[in-house]
Amino acid sequence: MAALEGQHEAKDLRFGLVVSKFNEFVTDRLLAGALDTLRKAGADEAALDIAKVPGAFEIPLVARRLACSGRVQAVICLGAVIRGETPHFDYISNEVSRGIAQAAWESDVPVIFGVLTTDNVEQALARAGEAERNKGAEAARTAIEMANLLKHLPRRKRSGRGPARRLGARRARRRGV
Ligand code: INI
Repeated sequence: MAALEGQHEAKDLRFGLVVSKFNEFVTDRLLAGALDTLRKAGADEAALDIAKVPGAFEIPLVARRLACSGRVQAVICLGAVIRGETPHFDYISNEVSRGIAQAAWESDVPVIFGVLTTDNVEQALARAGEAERNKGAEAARTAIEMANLLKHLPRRKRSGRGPARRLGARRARRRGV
């Protein structure tokens, strides 16, 4: 039996970070935590692509674009959705979590959920503190581990049902092949 596990070494890996500017007083801290973890694990400064988006709702689209670029081994998504100030809290948090999961499925690249969803500012700040109490640092650790784990696994086989395949089949039918 082979037990596969990703190492916590970030040298030679490239990462995308998608950071929401909404509630920047929190997300700046998440970004600092994530960068600190990546650097300590050996990530090269030039191997980090940071994209800033207006709000958490915009994270999935940019995360998907980065994940599908073939340029990075993992994408780290950082944001803060705070219920006290968000009447549409449930819509935003549901869509962000669903969109991030979908970006991973569609790209076959780890897209890590480092988005805080809290009832109030105090709870958000408590999860954006130092070291172990920083959700950005935790997301970065997860990204490193997943990127390394996937190196040991076979790549996904093409299903043959994707849009490109369907288009190819249609063209072949038109040509009578
Ligand atoms: N975006 C956040 O990231 N956090 C929030 O708490 C928040 N609130 O409070 O509304 C928020 N709203 C903006 C949203 O993410 C989009 O940027 C906006 O709806 C435009 O699509």
